[in-house]
Amino acid sequence: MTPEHILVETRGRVGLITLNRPKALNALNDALVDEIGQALDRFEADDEIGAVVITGSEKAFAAGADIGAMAGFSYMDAYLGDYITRNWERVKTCRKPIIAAVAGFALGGGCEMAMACDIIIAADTARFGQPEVKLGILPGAGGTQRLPRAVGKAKAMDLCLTARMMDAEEAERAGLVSRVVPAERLLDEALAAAETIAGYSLPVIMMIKESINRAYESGLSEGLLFERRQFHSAFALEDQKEGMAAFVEKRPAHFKHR
Ligand code: CO8
Repeated sequence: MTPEHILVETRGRVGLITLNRPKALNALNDALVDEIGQALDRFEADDEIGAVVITGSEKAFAAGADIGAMAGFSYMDAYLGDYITRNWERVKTCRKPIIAAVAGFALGGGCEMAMACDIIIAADTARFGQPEVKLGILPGAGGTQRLPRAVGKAKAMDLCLTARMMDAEEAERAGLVSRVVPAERLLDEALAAAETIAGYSLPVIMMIKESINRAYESGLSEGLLFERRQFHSAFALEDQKEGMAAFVEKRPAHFKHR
């Protein structure tokens, strides 16, 4: 079925998802988040895809959850319907890396969607925030959890409690964003980074993603042990033989399991 709220394409070995509700600044609703989940299912099953980029428009990555859709909710609507969040973790559970390429507003659920991705590359126009407090609600899809892990308690409290926005430069300084690029270069830079990732050994890429995520879910000793075991298991891969042989022979590596 053709998705209604996103565009889905492939560029080389990269799956590209573009949020496409321009009139509502890409506000997130159930259908849109479900469509992202379906696109990720497809990319994950496709051996020709090694990484994914999620992007929005020049004006907005996403300006949050759809306020109009939520405005009349009762507690039971929110609780039983599990609005937006029923498929939210699909971004997290995708085993292939996902880059969020963010220009313009990434607010509320939009900021949370970007944070659920593995890397955020920001245009110099990007603005991040958790303004839910202005609506009489609080962040509901990771804003109070992923933001402090990314930028520390002080800045997370500041953003969530005051609703102020953080520009791209501040977001990079704070550690939320991996790089800031000129707006007109955003998609090219994100696709190039994704293509680089997609050129490496996919099982190794997955192990790296799993290991880094483990750093957020466990204590240091547990995380180090997990990493060590993954490291040991890499020696079972043909791609390890190829990677090291290529280095010794001073030639580019040709990974079999891309
Ligand atoms: N939902 C629905 N429509 C929106 C949203 C939104 N979040 N944001 C913008 N729009 C719409 C506007 O209503 C407007 O539509 P129309 O032209 O029909 O009036 C259109 O997009 C353009 O917006 P503006 O005219 O307001 O554009 P401006 O450039 O003047 O302002 C802003 C841009 C600053 C981004 C402004 O639109 C804004 O403040 N938007 C709301 C931001 C916000 O509060 N986001 C948080 C939403 S709540 C949330 O995300 C909770 C997530 C929890 C997820 C888990 C659920 C359980």
